[in-house]
Amino acid sequence: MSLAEPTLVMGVVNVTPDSFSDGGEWFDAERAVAHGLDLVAAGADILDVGGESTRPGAARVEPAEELRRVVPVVRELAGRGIRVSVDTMRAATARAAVEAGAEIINDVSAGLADDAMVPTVAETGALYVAMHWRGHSDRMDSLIEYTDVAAEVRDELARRVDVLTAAGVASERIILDPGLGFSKTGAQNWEVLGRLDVLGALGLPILIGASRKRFIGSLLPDDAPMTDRDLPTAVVSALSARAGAWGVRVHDVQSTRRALDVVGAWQSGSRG
Ligand code: PMM
Repeated sequence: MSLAEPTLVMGVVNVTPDSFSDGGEWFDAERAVAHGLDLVAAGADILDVGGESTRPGAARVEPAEELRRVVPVVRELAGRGIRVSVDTMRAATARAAVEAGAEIINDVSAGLADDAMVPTVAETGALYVAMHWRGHSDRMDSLIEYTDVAAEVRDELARRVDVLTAAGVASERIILDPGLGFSKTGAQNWEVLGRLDVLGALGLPILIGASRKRFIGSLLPDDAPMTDRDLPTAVVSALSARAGAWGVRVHDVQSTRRALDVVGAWQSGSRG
């Protein structure tokens, strides 16, 4: 990891049905595009478009429905010259999104959820975020046995890197993500963050997705609204940047952008 490049801000664009609207599918897509444009105005470098929730306990979305949600939004945002990543575990969605202009495939399963993903990444030539993952959302909270969480996340991701490079994915195209909250307790998330150099030893860029997660919420009063998690998230963004992260994936771009601007000023000051 190096501090040479400023840490990138990846803004989250969820394309999910608005249960309060009868505006139909175009309404959902238009709303997502408008939100994405707001995030770019707030300083996002990349927009991460996803049509399936991976929150703990979340049910899966049908493949056709995921495609229907994601592709028009990717096409519209990429068509405006915005760097887009697609948040999907499915090779077919990843391929369609790349054809629609996505530059990055963000796969929370690192290819474990769909056997076709690794060959698809190799064929498309896209950048690939490989996140540490042990199982789908309905059972991930039971897959939390580690003796040394930072080392095991590193080793399990290293095995995915081996699979990817053996399939023809150049290591320059791979970004690693420790998967905060995915098969990890709050304490394990903090340990992974506090020892980010362990994962950094693999020599690949690192993406951090802490935004609004339960372990952030647990620092706050029980009745605190979700948006109260944005300030602590921004602090995690700043500390991740200091630890050399390539990028941070966040819902509230403005607070993280400001935090990273502080880091940039601090670092330029320290260079004298
Ligand atoms: N977290 C979520 C979804 N996608 N992608 C990456 N690379 N890293 C993450 O930590 C990550 C992700 C789940 O969070 P959300 O439901 O709040 O978007």
